[in-house]
Amino acid sequence: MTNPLYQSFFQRHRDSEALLMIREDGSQLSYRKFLDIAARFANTLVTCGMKPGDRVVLQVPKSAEALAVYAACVQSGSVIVPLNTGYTADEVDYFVGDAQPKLMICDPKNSGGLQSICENHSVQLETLDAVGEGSFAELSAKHPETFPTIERSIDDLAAFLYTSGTTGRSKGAMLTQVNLLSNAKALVETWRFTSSDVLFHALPIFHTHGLFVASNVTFLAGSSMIFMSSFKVQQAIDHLPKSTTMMGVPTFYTRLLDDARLNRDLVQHMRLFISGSAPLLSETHVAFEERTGHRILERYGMTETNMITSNPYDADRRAGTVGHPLPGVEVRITNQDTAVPTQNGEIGMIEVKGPNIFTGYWNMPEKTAEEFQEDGFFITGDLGQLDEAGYVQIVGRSKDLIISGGYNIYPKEIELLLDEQEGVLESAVIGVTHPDFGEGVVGVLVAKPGFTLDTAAISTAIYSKIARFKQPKLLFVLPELPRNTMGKVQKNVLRDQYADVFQSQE
Ligand code: MCA
Ligand code: AMP
Repeated sequence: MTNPLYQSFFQRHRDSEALLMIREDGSQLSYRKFLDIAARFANTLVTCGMKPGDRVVLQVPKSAEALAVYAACVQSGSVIVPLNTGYTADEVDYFVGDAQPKLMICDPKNSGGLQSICENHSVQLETLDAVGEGSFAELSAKHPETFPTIERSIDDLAAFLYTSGTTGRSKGAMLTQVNLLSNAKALVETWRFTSSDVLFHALPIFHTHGLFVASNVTFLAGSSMIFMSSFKVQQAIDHLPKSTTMMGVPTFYTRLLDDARLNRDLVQHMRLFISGSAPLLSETHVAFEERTGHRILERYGMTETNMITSNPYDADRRAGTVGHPLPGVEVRITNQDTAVPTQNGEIGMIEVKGPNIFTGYWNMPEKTAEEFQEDGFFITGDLGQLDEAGYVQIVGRSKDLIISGGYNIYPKEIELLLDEQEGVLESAVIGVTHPDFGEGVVGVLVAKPGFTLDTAAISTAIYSKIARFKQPKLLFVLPELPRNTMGKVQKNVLRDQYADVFQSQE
């Protein structure tokens, strides 16, 4: 039997009584018990008709059992498609239609709204709640705690993660076993994870950061997690003294710094703080070191590529940079117009190649082709430069993307929705500095002749259409949008105009 991902992450711990996680309620779960649950779930997936390569869509609250669904998928060869719990039924309809799963597992709270969607797509719907109960868990109760692991090769698919695009439609990034395994190995090595580590895990597990970076590293190193349903400062204050590492988006760090209880004593047991998914401001890096004595290690990645670069563990962790390429990963900076690699620290497109890179977008071969150079380098859409010591610095994005609290929001998707609203002639959606989320979403509207726009009514109208975190936190009306001579909307002008709107709300 070979199934490299199952063997590396799970099989090694199959009979281990070592601690995998402490849950939010304080209960402990060993590797063995976790893998018992996963084996029951793997049996359940098979009885639901899942065959290797079939997809299961998972939109459930974070729990040990939700993570066990991931392990069950690896063991049974199913492809997991985790979805942000904030997505509305309209959004889920698209993902289910696109991924064509056999099974969807959702929060029981949402099953009423999702039933007809699943019926329309001929998808079986089961449930799993925040404490791991629901119809899926009930189905699994009658199954044994053993499952004959399905043979899979290193190039077989393990997951689809949906990522939005500048054109509006989300794309399912297909990730193989080798993508996940090679990256977990590189991270364990770079960040020196061992079985003695205890990770404070407060990230969601439907994105790369919480599911692959945090959990896969734990599984591979055989370490433990303090597994919280979401990030709350009080819980961090309570648990950091018992942890050795934390991974977070910059908002975690700014929120911690806002609390006077964050000090050297609180984190004296910690060996490593890691930040990613969004730019960490240099001032946050400096303030955190001043307060705690720890230099945050910043790293950089993407859904399509897993992690690309990391600041070094031993050498200088440079604020404002994302460090060096990970072992086995190649990074180059190319001229945006000519695609020729740049010299001497010039700014250009960050391109990346390695075993960590996804195999393509599900059912979108043309889109996939557009994102790769002929020699196999993936075009990230991030603009960067290399300093004299080989540190990568991200200086901007060529893609129109907002990153708010670590979540990606593509303005086009929101603009299309705003443009549909009654009386709206056109709209522009921008990200401006937000004290908590890094960037906050602002919508700028232009009315059709003869209409007066009611921004509160428009906010209400889009409420159930898209996830709450994507919705503009502020809407403004202008007589017209600023345009350049080519007729292109000048978002930089709007960003300058509304630069302080969130600051002034504080
Ligand atoms: C919540 N809200 C947000 C966000 N989160 N608004 C904008 N951006 C957000 N990120 C809104 C809610 O809709 C709600 O609005 C209000 O804020 C409070 O919601 P609540 O659930 O209480 O928020 P929270 O628990 O405080 O969450 C904030 C958070 C969370 C802790 C920053 O968003 C989070 O855990 N972010 C991590 C995202 C992440 O894991 N990204 C990795 C992607 P209202 O009250 O008006 O309804 S993977 C990736 O990017 C790559 C691969 C990489 O490199 O890692
Ligand atoms: P996603 O589509 O969720 O995978 O988000 C990937 C994007 O997040 C990257 O293309 C970057 O623009 C951004 N990103 C991730 N890590 C960092 C970081 N450390 N600094 C700046 N941007 C980052």
